[in-house]
Amino acid sequence: ARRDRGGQGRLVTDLRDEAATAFQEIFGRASDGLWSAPGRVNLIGEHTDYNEGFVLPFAIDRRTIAALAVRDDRMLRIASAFTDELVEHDLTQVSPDVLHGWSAYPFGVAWALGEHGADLHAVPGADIYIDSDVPVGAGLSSSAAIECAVAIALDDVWHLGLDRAVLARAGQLAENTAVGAPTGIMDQAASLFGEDGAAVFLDCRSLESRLVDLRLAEAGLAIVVIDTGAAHDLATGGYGERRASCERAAKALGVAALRDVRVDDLDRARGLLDDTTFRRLRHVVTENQRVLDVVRLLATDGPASIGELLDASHRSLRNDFDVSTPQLDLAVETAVGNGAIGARMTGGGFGGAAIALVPEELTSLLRVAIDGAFAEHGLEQPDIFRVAASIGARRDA
Ligand code: GAF
Repeated sequence: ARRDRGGQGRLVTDLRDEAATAFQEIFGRASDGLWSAPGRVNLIGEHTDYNEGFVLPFAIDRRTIAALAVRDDRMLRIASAFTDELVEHDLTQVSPDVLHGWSAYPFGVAWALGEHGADLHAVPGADIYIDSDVPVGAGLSSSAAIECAVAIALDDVWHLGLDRAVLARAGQLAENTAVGAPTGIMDQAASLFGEDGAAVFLDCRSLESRLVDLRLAEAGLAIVVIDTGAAHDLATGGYGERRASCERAAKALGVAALRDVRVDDLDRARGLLDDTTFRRLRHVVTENQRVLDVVRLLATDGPASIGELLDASHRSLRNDFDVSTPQLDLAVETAVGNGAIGARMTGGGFGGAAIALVPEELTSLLRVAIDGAFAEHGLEQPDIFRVAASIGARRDA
């Protein structure tokens, strides 16, 4: 399925002005403030989060803005740049059963904050307008960006004082329960903990996180996103099946989560699992190790040294976890064949985007090579753009 790629990387200031203006037009008054949260690229650590393992994503310079003004009743009314629809619910009546479509993300967050201690019978209602330049369905966490922008806005105006790990959990709960996508915690954590120039090294079991400097500029390197344009949807099919397969493997091996299996345990595990389940396990176990290796190498030898680990991650996702697509493989192969130091699919897979780590001076060449390769294969041109590691969710105005 092709999809409308959505946001085109508008300037954040434009996005803010447009959101404030649209809020005024729709609700007939000024907003009380603007909050925003970024999408993310995962540098490495794919399908490890729901196995309580390690991830290393970074927040990108594409954001979702929430303009909000509180009300003096209990109504929550939400409009967005995505549709003409204005959806409203009484806060005391919001529950996953009454939510559907795009508005399940923001309303789901309001409900999830209730599950995390907000008293939805006592807090004021709000009008919210949402706009975004995070491409939708590209595997760059446009959903987490919505969830986190709304979560920090409501946390603020409801004076909840929840810490960011709890806000991440609320975003995940909204996505799992209100939207019905059985995702892990990585995307919300990246969107909430990101900082300029750094990746977020997250232990998905303890939710302890540490920033890791990417040092891209000093190495003369850039990270380029190749958005294949093929829709990926985490609420249907493959993603949930992979997750279930990991849970079965953990059960068969008698561990709480695949995080507890080491590379050295793999030989023994092979005899206990069917071939497919074993390959799923091998991906998760080796990917966790690759995250630890990348974190170490970034500090010692810098980003130019992590290329082989990015490539190995892609091979493992393609051959063992089976979540790549021909388009993603083509993007990765072409990137590596045209000067990239390393490349891999990023996000859940089944479509979406790949990333390439590439010397700055080769980015234009890379673009031409990838466009050419896609044309040769009769595929629609991918959207290719640079991303910078950026600050996480915050109040903007
Ligand atoms: C999606 C999910 F939302 C994340 O939780 C994570 O599992 C990722 O796919 C795969 O690493 O982005």
